[in-house]
Parts: sequence; structure tokens; C-alpha cells
Amino acid sequence: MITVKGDEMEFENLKVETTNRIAVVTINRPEALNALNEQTLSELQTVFTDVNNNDGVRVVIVTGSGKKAFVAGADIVAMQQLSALDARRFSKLGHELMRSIETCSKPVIAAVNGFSLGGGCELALSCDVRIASENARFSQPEVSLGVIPGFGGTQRLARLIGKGRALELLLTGDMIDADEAYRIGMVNKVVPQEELLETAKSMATKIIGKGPFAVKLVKEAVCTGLEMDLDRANQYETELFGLCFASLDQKEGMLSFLEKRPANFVGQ
Ligand code: DAK
Repeated sequence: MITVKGDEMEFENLKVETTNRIAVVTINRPEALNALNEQTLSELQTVFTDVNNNDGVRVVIVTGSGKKAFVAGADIVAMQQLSALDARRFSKLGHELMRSIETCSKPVIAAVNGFSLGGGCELALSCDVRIASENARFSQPEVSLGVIPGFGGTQRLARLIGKGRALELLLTGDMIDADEAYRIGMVNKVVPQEELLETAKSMATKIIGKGPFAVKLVKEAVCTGLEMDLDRANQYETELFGLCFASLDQKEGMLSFLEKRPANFVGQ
């Protein structure tokens, strides 16, 4: 059950802590290796709906509790008995969440601290950047369970690492380690587990130091532009570039450079 206490939201399966405008969202079902059931998907959806319009948050980090798993998949116990209609509803809930993360107005970093399997891998894929601990493991094992990925894995994996490599992982269900995930471009960095959260926070802090309006438009330009052909995408970039010049951040950013001082961005 979700309760709201002042500005703090409390959840059954998540921990959410915001410090220095970085929200760290920890999926917290260690008894099931943080597997995603309906309740957890709904709670994550609540967080991302809130974050989108919350000026107190500038970057989100998603991670899993414990040292073993980021998310070991959609919850197989809960899925086992689903009817076709229920499975469709479950898949829709997952798809809506992944899309909310992908289109969130704030950058989202996945700090992958262990197994990132099935729906967990799809969750990491919907984030903007993935940082993995050395013990992280990735796979889309759905074919072993007689199903296909249901939260966008067939689409986002192929877009991220290319059709051939994605199909190999999706067809075999093979599990790969963090170094291999790095080699094929699935993760941005691999770090020792004890440095994972600090590395993610340090990247978040670096992003927070930049012009917030421009940060938002960069994400929008890349994510929306990738859905378009190159000519239309370049046109879209041109429009967003023009829009930057209607912002206070552009004026401050360029003035601070000329005055040889740090910029004091206001995010407008
Ligand atoms: N769901 C539920 N419980 C899970 C789980 C999961 N995905 N993964 C692990 N657990 C539970 C285990 O059952 C065990 O519970 P107890 O027996 O202690 O009660 C506990 O977590 C600890 O796990 P293990 O004892 O198995 O730990 P090990 O170290 O031996 O093995 C493991 C770790 C991650 C290799 C292993 O647990 C494992 O293989 N887990 C399942 C991984 C997996 O197959 N994940 C993908 C799930 S499929 C769709 C919508 C969504 C999806 C597909 C379709 N539509 C609606 C169409 C998405 C599908 C998936 O994500």
C-alpha cells in the first residue's frame, strides 16, 4: 500500500530517497530477488509520474536492494497463473512504466547491482544510461519459460545493440556478464559493486551542474529523434535548438562563459 507523508512517499516494495536533487529508487523485494510484480510496477509508475513534475528532483537512479540482484525478472510466481487477459494487462502495465521512464523529463540512470534478467533487463533498457557492477548479469530468458519479453525487450534491445546481437540473446536466453554487456554496448560503465552507487551519483551530479533546460531537450531530441527519419529528426533538433534561445539558461550559460565564471542556471 502507498501512503503519502508530507513530501515523502512510502511504498511497500520500493525505497525512495532524494538527496541533492538525486532521487534514488531502490526496488526492495529481496526475498524474490526484486522481481517485478503488479504492485511494484504500480509503485514505480507512481514515482515516475511524480518525478516528471517535481522540481526537487533533477536525476533519478534506479537500483535493486541487496548485492545479488538488480531485478531478477517479472515475478514468475505471480505470472504463472495469469489468464491471457490478465497477462495482457500485466504486459500493458509494464509497457506503460517503461515508456514513462523513457519519456521522463529527467535523466534516469540504472545502477545495475547484480542479476538483471527478463523484465529487469527491460527495466534497465528503458533507462537512459546503465552502469553495472562487476557481478551484474544480463539475460532475456523468456523463451526458456515459453513466453517472449513483455515489457519491450524485443524492441529496445535491438535498438540498443543491433538486430543480430539482440536476436542471439533473445533466441538463446544466454546470460552475459558485465564485461560482455560493456563490450556489446549494453552498459556504459562497469565498476566494483562498492563504487556503483557513488559512480551513478557522481554522473548525476555532473548532469545537475549543466543547464537543466538543455538537459531536458537533449533527452527529448535523442529519444524522439531516434523514432524519426534523419531529415525529420534533424529538423526537430533545429526547432529545439531554436527553443534554447528563448531560455534564461542559454543567456546565463553564454554570459558566464564570456565572464569566465561558473554558470548559475535556473532551469528556465
Ligand atoms: N520471480 C519470482 N521469484 C523469483 C524470481 C522471479 N523472476 N527470481 C528469483 N526468485 C526467487 C526464487 O524463487 C527464490 O525464492 P525462494 O525459493 O527462496 O522462495 C529466491 O528468489 C532466490 O532465488 P534462487 O534461490 O533461485 O537464487 P539463485 O542464486 O539460486 O539463482 C537466479 C538466482 C536469478 C539465477 C534464479 O533465481 C533465476 O533463474 N531466477 C529467474 C530468472 C528469470 O527467469 N527471470 C525472467 C523472468 S521472465 C509478459 C510480461 C513480462 C514478461 C514476459 C511476458 N507478458 C505479460 C506477455 C517478462 C518475463 C520475465 O521477466
